[in-house]
Amino acid sequence: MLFGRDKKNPIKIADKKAEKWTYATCGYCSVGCSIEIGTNAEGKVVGSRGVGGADVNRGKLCVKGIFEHELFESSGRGDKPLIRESIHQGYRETNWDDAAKTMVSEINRIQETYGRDSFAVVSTGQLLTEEFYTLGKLTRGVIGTNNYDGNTTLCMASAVSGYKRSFGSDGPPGCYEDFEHTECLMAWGSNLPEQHPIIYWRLQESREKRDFPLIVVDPRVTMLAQKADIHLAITPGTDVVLQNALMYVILDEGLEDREYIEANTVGLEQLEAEVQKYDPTSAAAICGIDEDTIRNVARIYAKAGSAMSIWTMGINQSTHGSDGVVGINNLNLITGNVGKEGGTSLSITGQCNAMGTREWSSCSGLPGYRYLENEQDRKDIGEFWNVDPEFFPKKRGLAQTDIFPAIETGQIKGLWLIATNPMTSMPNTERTRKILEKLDFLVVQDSYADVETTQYANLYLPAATWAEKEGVFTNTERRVNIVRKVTDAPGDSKSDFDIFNLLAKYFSGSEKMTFPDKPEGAFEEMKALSKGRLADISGMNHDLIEKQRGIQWPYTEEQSNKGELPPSGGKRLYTEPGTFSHADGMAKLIPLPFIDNNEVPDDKFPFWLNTGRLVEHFHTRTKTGKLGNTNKYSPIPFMEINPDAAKDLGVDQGEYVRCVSRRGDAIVMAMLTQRVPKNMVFIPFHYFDCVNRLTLGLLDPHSRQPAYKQSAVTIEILEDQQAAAQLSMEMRRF
Ligand SMILES: Nc1nc2c(c(=O)[nH]1)N[C@H]1C(S)=C(S)[C@@H](COP(=O)(O)OP(=O)(O)OC[C@H]3O[C@@H](n4cnc5c(=O)[nH]c(N)nc54)[C@H](O)[C@@H]3O)O[C@H]1N2
Ligand SMILES: Nc1nc2c(c(=O)[nH]1)N[C@H]1C(S)=C(S)[C@@H](COP(=O)(O)OP(=O)(O)OC[C@H]3O[C@@H](n4cnc5c(=O)[nH]c(N)nc54)[C@H](O)[C@@H]3O)O[C@H]1N2
Ligand code: SF4
Ligand SMILES: [Mo]
Repeated sequence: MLFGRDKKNPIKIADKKAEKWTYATCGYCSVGCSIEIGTNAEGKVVGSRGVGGADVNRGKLCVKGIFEHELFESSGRGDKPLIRESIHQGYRETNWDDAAKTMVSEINRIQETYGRDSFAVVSTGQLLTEEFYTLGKLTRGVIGTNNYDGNTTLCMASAVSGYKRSFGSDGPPGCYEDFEHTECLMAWGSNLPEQHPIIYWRLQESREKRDFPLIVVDPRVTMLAQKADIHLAITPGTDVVLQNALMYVILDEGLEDREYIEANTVGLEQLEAEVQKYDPTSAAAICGIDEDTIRNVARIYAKAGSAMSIWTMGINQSTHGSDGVVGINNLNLITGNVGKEGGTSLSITGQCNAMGTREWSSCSGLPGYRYLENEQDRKDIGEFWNVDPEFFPKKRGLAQTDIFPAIETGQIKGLWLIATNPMTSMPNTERTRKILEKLDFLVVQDSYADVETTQYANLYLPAATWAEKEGVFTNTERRVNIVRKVTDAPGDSKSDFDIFNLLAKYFSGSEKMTFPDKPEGAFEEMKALSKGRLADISGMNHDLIEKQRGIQWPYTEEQSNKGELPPSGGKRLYTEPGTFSHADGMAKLIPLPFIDNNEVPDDKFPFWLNTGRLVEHFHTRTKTGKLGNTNKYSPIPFMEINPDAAKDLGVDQGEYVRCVSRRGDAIVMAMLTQRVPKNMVFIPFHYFDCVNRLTLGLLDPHSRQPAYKQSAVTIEILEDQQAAAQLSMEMRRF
């Protein structure tokens, strides 16, 4: 007799007749899976597969990786530079030299008329690291605007800011292997099974081998929360209060690690004084977690031999984003859980190369985690690039979320968007629309000509995308991994690397500098600049990286010369006492007073609006919306709503409703689910003209990251369902 899965027909995968497999690193999320792309005898791309010997994914891929090869045939790609004098005219095709000349002369004109900083550059977490480095050189060393930032402000800015405040430097101190050692894992606002499926699989595998408590803090019953031992359904935006209360219990009951605190930290007294205000009874009233559970969780965490916290956007995208990160660091510092196996503060990053931009793009500073504010750093980079250090600004300029308002007020006149789609991803779409319309000159450099921002551009530059070019990414655990070129980009499109190099030629002032014409050349410069620093990559090269299926930094030239092969690279940071990056080597314990400044539900807008992601889609769907195998799971926008709330409103499963906030409205299909509490709805942000028409996006004071996850909305019934369905379809690009 056959039982269960034995009864089922085995899945048969058709032989795609791949003749050659090319190594790459997945271009979607920051897990950094090693992937191989198959091409057949005619050179056509036919399949993707996970790489067995790679430590990160050990042969596995998630649904996005499995279909990543289909990307190369997706519609809407740009193949020629496009130009127009005004956004009210149609585009005409142009050649690269004319496109570059126009762009450079417009930038020069704007800067000469309105000042150097009146032209802004906003980039991404999705280019190759060599491209980031080259863009940084061009922007800091040649164009000279200080208003240069990336979409990482929407994503990782709070993590960066929190790491810097606590430890003195950015750089996540832990790694995936910590799952294999930890005795307790707390996940804050992170839905691993959908957003980082392969990290989740690594975590789950560790728990199957050796059970340890998983505590999930998330207002929504996510897939991860369903797997948790304890789920803390927190009131949105109040994580800092919970953190303070946990520390209250730990300090009150003497569960802290005094020896570690002495050897590694400063500021305990001030922290203790603030934490005193958050006894579990008072805290419970704010954060919605009952006092017994707070005590229980505090004891489990502090008594574990090693405990770690991971977090993602539930923490970062908040007006207390940076504080939430510092709070996690505080908790780990007082329990002696930084720099040891299974004890760490591990920010789970977002985009495939969110880390590469932090390390090398010069977005908020200078390459290799150097600061504009530091004279020696300016001098070192000036010498290396042959640029007068006085040309560099002495402090960082505006973040993306401040660049946009500066366009609104007329301080900034020109903008260059590289691999980011703010029309869909910034909060308050109508405001973003008006802002982009206001520009004198907008350049959009994107792989897709049909990306929403091209509606407002004067110049469109078609870029090659992932695996149509070569270079490295850094993943969440500081692993540098390589993408090899699999196929040519369509038409005349060029890699971002070649576009930056082409532009450099047309700017006066670049003659005295060198712009290597191959990514390896840029990598060699990065290696030289990294020597002896935190993110030391001087022992690496492209071939060795591929051979090892990725190498974690630091991996130094000395290690490489001694023949020490990775993984003797850097699994963990701050493993020795007093080696934090603040001048005194100590980590800072920072008190975190809580000010409740969120937009909260009221009589008029009675629901919390929570936003986030789905496993099958990536961001603004310029890629996954075009692939049948990913788009089919959720081709139109929907809203999760609790069945009790739906009943009160008279809304049925599958009905279209109008969701309204103080900013605007969106039409979405209602999906009834207990995943959300009665006073909350959740809408994925992947769809254009949808949830970000509603979001407020108040900014974190330290990181300038928007609070995408806390707004208030109301829901209206739509009488004419057919018209609503029609509108919902028409609003979708694909
Ligand atoms: N499939 C897929 N994977 C992706 C991406 C993608 O678009 N699609 N994008 C990548 C990128 S760039 C990023 S940044 C990551 C994001 O990865 P995640 O942060 O895991 O994803 P989100 O769905 O944005 O948000 C996570 C959770 O935060 C919770 N949350 C909301 N408010 C609060 C709060 O106040 N406190 C707490 N503790 N939690 C809260 C939400 O309920 C949600 O479940 O995913 C990466 N991976
Ligand atoms: N409501 C709400 N809004 C959010 C979030 C949320 O949770 N809720 N999350 C925020 C977060 S964490 C993030 S990271 C942002 C993401 O927001 P965006 O960065 O705006 O989203 P993407 O769709 O990833 O945009 C990347 C663009 O780069 C293009 N592209 C891809 N590869 C290449 C390449 O190699 N070269 C070039 N030149 N172009 C390329 C793509 O076609 C696409 O247009 O969204 C933010 N917005
Ligand atoms: S988990 Fe992330 S890196 Fe791995 S295959 Fe999926 S999208 Fe790609
Ligand atoms: Mo992100």
